[in-house]
Amino acid sequence: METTTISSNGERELKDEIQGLVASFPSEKNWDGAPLYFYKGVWYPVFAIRGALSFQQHFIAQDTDIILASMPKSGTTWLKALTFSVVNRNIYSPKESPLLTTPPHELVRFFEMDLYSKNQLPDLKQLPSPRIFSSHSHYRTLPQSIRDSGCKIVYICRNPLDQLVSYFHFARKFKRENVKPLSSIDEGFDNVCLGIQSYGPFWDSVLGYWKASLERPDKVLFLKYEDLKEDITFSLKKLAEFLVLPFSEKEEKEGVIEEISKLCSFDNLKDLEVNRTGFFESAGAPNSTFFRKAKVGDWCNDLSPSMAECFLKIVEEKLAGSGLSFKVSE
Ligand code: PAP
Repeated sequence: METTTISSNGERELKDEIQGLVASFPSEKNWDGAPLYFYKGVWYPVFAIRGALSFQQHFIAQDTDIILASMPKSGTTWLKALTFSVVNRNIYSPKESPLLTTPPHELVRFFEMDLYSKNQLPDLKQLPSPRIFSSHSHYRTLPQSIRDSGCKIVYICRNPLDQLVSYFHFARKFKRENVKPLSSIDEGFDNVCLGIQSYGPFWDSVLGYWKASLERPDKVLFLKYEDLKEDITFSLKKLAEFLVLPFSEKEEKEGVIEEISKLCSFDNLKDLEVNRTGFFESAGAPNSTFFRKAKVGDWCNDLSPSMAECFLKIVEEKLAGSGLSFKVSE
């Protein structure tokens, strides 16, 4: 059993119970060489599994909550910055935005690897409304209270090839004691084709939110990274309308949308001191690793045409009949 720093006896028992449970889950190797654990149809990275279980069991949603959901490396950091700015635009002007001094991942925190992994029962009731959280969990694994409440869910997806390559580069930057990262993208590729990747299978994540967005469009908004790259103004308006915080004509005339898109742009965020330096403890990664190239179609530098074709074919078969498709090049 693990020694825990959590103070109350109740919480200590809870953590030990989860520890025992995790040891019984099927396990595979992630790109970084660390284990992935399979629980209820999802592959969780080792640093998120306990938090994911605790989140599923204990989170109580409020109707005003906003949940940002995604597969890793699909535009989460960008969506956090955009949503935070839209929601708080009457409190902070872009020149005074907390984004200038705080990484997006600290302004909008992850349930699984941050809030519920640091503390099995975090006190989230005191946070100002609307609370904005983020999750890499699949729709059907979200706590019932999220699915039953009136809270809003925004899901961002990215084409599977860029998502895969972005995650490969990210995971290989982790330095874990006594763990050797996989040596090349080829080494983990067979697993990815079986859906074995951090928070995979990819197709189950996207399909869950895609179907939910069709069934409950007022509650679940489905965005694509490539669409944001193509027309950020249109996407920002869509996001603000979905959150019932539409931009007024006056705001549009005053250039508020352009200001937010500029503030949250890759070029602006990546060059900020706070994102160039510093370390995101929850993911065990420097802040700078969340900003790499931000290109649509960059996968072609790492995947051979046959690997890309093979993986796309698998994803297309899994998504067949759903109406969901991806743009894989600019
Ligand atoms: P996370 O799930 O670990 O939080 P996430 O933010 O979803 O990661 O994905 C990181 C990707 O988004 C990186 O893509 P790349 O590896 O292909 O370069 C990163 O560069 C890109 N990214 C980060 N911030 C932005 C932004 N403001 N605009 C566009 N893309 C961004």
